[in-house]
Amino acid sequence: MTDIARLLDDAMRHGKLLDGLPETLTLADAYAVQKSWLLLREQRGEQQIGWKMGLTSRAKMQQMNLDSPIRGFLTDAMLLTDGATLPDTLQQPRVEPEICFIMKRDIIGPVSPAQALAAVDGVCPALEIIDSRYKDFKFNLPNVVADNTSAAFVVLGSTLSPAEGLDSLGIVLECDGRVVETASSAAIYDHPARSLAQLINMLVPHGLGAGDIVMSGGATAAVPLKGLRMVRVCIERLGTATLRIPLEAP
Ligand code: OOG
Ligand code: MG
Repeated sequence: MTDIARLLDDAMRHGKLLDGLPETLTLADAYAVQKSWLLLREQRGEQQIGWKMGLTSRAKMQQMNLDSPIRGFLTDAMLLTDGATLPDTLQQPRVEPEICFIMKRDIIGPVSPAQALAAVDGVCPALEIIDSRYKDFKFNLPNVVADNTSAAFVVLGSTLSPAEGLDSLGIVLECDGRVVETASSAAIYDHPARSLAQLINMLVPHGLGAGDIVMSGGATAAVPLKGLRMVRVCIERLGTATLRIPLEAP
């Protein structure tokens, strides 16, 4: 599994796009590859800061033609602050509007969504930038899990709000000032707390720690960043998160 992690890491670092993997993986193999990739990155000095859930909305499942939620890891090297400029190292970046949880205390599953919410410090609006290491985002479920669920960067809004009333917040994704996608927070697995609980239950016998961040998954289909200069998510009551995109080389 380490060889496949190295292959994906090399693709990420050298901007190569893969047509697939040299082996057929089971889902368990794929999570083992993901773990090896995290270890590789920790050896380079990166630190895990939390997790992301993926494919938790119907819009995302339909876009990717896959129907089961998946998780990936997030490290400090993947974190961008509100208003930051995207590093120009990506191959085929797409953006997703998300809601991010910040944990207040340690928690280990099994848990219900209400129990998961009780361990949350607050929520903030977030953008996820995904960048599949597979050409044209062509993958099956194990392959996207091995590829750390296409994770590249996250941008967190600067205001933390109480994790209340998350069942029906309006979410707007603006690209260069134009509204491109809209959704309700209910699009995320009926309630974003269900996504959080699902993650915690997936991690058993391990859990989450205080300060961990958890991206609950794209509320809409992902939008390609090519040709754009600025993207912003605006969530009712929670505020905004903004990303600038560098001019493409001519
Ligand atoms: C997989 C990652 C999905 C989400 O929020 O649903 C994801 C992909 O679409 O490449 O991050
Ligand atoms: Mg996402």
